Amino acid sequence: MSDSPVVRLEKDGDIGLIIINYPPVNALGPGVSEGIIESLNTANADPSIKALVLIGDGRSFIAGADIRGFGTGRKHLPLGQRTYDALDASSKPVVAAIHGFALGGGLENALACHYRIAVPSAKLGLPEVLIGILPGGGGTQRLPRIVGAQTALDMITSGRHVPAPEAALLGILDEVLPEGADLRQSAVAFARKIAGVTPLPRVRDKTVTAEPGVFEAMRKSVARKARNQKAPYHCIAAVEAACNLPFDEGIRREAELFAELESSDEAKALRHAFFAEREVAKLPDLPRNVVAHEFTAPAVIGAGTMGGGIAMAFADFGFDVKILDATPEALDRGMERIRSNYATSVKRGSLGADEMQRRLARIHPVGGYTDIADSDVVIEAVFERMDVKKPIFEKLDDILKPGAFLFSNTSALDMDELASVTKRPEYVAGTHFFSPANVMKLLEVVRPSKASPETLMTAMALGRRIGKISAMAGNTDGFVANRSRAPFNSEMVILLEEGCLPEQVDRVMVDFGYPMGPFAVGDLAGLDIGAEGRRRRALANPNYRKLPIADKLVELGRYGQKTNAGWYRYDKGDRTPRPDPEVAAIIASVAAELGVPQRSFTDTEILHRLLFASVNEACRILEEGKAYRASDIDVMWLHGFGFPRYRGGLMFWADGIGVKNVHAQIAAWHQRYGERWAPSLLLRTLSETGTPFLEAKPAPFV
Ligand code: T1G
Repeated sequence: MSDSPVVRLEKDGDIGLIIINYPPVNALGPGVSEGIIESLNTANADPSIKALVLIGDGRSFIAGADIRGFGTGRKHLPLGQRTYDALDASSKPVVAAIHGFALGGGLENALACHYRIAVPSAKLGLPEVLIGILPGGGGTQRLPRIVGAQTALDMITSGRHVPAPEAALLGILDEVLPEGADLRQSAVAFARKIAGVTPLPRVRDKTVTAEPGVFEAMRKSVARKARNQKAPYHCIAAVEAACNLPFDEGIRREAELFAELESSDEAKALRHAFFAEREVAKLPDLPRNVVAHEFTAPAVIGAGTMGGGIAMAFADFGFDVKILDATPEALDRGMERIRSNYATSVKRGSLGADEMQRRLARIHPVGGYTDIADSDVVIEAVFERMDVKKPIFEKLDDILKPGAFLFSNTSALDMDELASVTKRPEYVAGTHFFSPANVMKLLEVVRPSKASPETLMTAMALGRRIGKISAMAGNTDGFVANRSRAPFNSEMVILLEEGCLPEQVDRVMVDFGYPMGPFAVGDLAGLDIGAEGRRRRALANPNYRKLPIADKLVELGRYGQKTNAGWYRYDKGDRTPRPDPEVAAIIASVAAELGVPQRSFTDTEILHRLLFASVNEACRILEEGKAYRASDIDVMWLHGFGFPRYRGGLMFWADGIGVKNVHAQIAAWHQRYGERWAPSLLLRTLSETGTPFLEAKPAPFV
């Protein structure tokens, strides 16, 4: 019997059970693969065992290779000596019994088994492309042999999780158990039923051919999303090998392609993003025994774009949610916008009509505050003015039950000030959604000084329960995401004063990997919105660096797409940004008035001017104790601003440049441009000590 603590061999009569126990998700961590092989060999040598079951302890089958082991130099088992080979060589049938997840190497082990069964809630997939690699355990060779080249290409280049019933329809599973069936007992019975079947059904013995043009078509379809990535194309090449080469040669080709990816920059960046998204949920300075409140009756105040989107986010995840606005007309407009948003999704085919109705039925417009008196969590999403928000918080404080939580969707206002108008400041926090609130995954949880740990945990959990990635932010102007982004927004306009054009900046950022250039994004959001924020900051801070070119456009009524003219011009009914000579003339005239010498720019300088400005501000945020960790800022940039995921995030990318190089460049721009480029204290310290941004020790959270 294997005594490996992570894998054990048990017997149930004449059936052997190979049981994996490597919490939390049975990744193929150290000793797991070796334990499976050892148990297989032991069972095959035991005449009393007629068939085998491979099953996971705890919450899941096998969730894949241990991603933490990548890039650490840990050696993989050589081809021919891996679990997949031992399963192929087994003289006794092995049944994979799947619950929870069979992902990556987990599904690949299941595919190397002779049979596969699962509980209905199980999810199966080959998500390796999402972390910049490809299924390196035979998945690119076995999956096409079961589901065909096209379906295998779709699954492997998307990395999506396939629910068990669909996996059965595709032929991946031999059986989906009835709801509530006991997996272990069912698997033993299944194994007993197939024991003695000859020849053993091995996936590798099947063949697969592809329709002509399938691979070229796939290369075209991944191009837009893949951008500068290699992994999606390597996935396609590996599946192509499954169709053109004998199995063992295909395995060798897969291994070659895998080796080219494992230590690639994109794989390192995507692994960083994966773990950063899990780290961000951890609040190290809160008591460990604090639990989030399980809210059941959310309500939203304000049926505008944000309020409506927030209500949709709740409905999308199964919550009944009440929504309220100042007047019935405003509420009707809000509901109309919600209905039209859902109808657009149905038209695009991303939402079924029935599901739309179910979601709409969960959104309950109500007439007044008394109708939400039973709510246990209320999110205020009204106009971004303190004199509008305060009376609402006072009223909510009066009518809501003790213990109800009051959250505000404000994007920058002082949460301490807002909490101070209530008698329950310990139940107040910021929940800053990003627009559109039902789409963008980032939820910035803003931490007022009097918020209780339970309130903070509840706000973070609220985000996760409606499909968001919650990230904690200190209560500072612009919180963390927008505050770190603000210098980027200024620098891009200041570049124009020196001779750049919007289309050049946008091209650089799209080439870098953004889905859309920042000037085009500005036109989409509306240039009048930004102007309001600039006016407020200029009033509050006499040293505020004005942006006369941006202000000039707004003065001229060029608000962006909504006025068919902003940084770009737009033909009627066409959202394509077109460079506008008028804008070039405005830029030239303002630059002349300012007397700024004009010059040309390299793409690198443009990129670094925008991103280094934000890296410097991110360092200030960390040194002020307004964020837990640099990787949280990466998560915010990935999910709040569309920073290209295969670059890992703002701070991960900056570490690729090198903290000393970033500091030297910022110090040089400090000499040339003055105070706005003064290196932050933390940046100077990290540079002097050669400490990477991601290892920065931020000040305690305040
Ligand atoms: N390796 C290491 N740790 C992992 C892990 C993995 N594969 N999957 C999860 N964890 C950790 C995670 O960091 C977190 O840790 C905890 O488990 C719970 O995760 C050969 C080479 C399985 C769907 O890409 O998608 O196989 O924060 O919070 O929301 O071809 O985890 O608690 O310390 O995400 O319930 C392919 C990645 C690997 C699956 C569960 N497999 N994992 O989600 O929990 S490459 C994957 C997930 C591979 C082969 C190739 C999800 C999940 P901590 P969680 P969850």
